[in-house]
Amino acid sequence: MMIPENMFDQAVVPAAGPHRTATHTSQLPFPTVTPDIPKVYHQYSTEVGHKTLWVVCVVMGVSSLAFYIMAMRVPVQKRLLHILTAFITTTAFLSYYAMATGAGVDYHTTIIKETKLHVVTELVRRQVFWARYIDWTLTTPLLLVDLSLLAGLNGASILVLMFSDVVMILTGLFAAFSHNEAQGWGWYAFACLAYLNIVYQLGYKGRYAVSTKDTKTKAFFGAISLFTLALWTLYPIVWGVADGARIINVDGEIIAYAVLDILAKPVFGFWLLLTHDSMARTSPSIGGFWADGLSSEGTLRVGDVHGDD
Ligand code: RET
Repeated sequence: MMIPENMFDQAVVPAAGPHRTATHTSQLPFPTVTPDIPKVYHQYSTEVGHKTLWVVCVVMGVSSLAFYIMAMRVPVQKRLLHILTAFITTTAFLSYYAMATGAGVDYHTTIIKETKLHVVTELVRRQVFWARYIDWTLTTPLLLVDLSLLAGLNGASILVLMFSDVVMILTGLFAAFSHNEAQGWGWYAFACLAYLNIVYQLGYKGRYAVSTKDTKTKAFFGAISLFTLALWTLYPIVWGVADGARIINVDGEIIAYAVLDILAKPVFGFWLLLTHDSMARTSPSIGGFWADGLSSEGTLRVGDVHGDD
């Protein structure tokens, strides 16, 4: 059913008073018109949510600076995880800046009750912070790359992980912008299936891949991947009680994601990089193009295309 966006703006509560009556120009009595004004519940954040967004924005900014400094302090051959981690918090910093300044947010209307004849009787208009989903689309694959490189996962599994991850976040975004609850939970179910595949790839394939590595790397991967999976599992739960069932209000949602995001990005990042740096002798070094650029043997010289004649 089509819902014109401006239709609800004035309708905060149902029209309880006398129904509007229109009179015909000829002054003949005109039948009473009962407009189907639905009940609209408004769910917006307050100053608490707003301040929380700014706090996380600062935390992400400061952590990014720290990660860039840490990156510069190690040789370029050992810098890949540092760079990925710094990109993750930088993206989160930009996304939180967008949300705190009101740029990455929309007001979405969902039908929560309608009659058998599809007359909408109850709606909810809630803030949706879509900047989160852009952030997650970029950063969750990078977080998984961090873990995959640590485990030594093969390219095929990394590709499957990336694809499942992007599917999970984008179907989550569709769930957040669904027109009615059934459609929303449908998208949510697809996102959960994609998430289960991530758990499988990381928990099973990742553990198998790391089993050939040294004891320290094995123990570290076991701990940090468990931390990640436990933490990531809380995201769909928060979504379910916030955007999904709307049991918690928008401020509660902002605070819950703020705590999770700080644990999943800066805390995860510091743990990963400090441990990685402390294992500098056993951690892999990346040379070649990564460290030295295209060397003279790899570049085409004039005449190469036509052979040596
Ligand atoms: C959604 C809703 C739909 C169902 C599922 C979800 C999972 C989201 C996850 C997000 C992880 C985000 C991280 C952010 C770091 O800052 C999209 C919430 C399964 C797992 C780690």
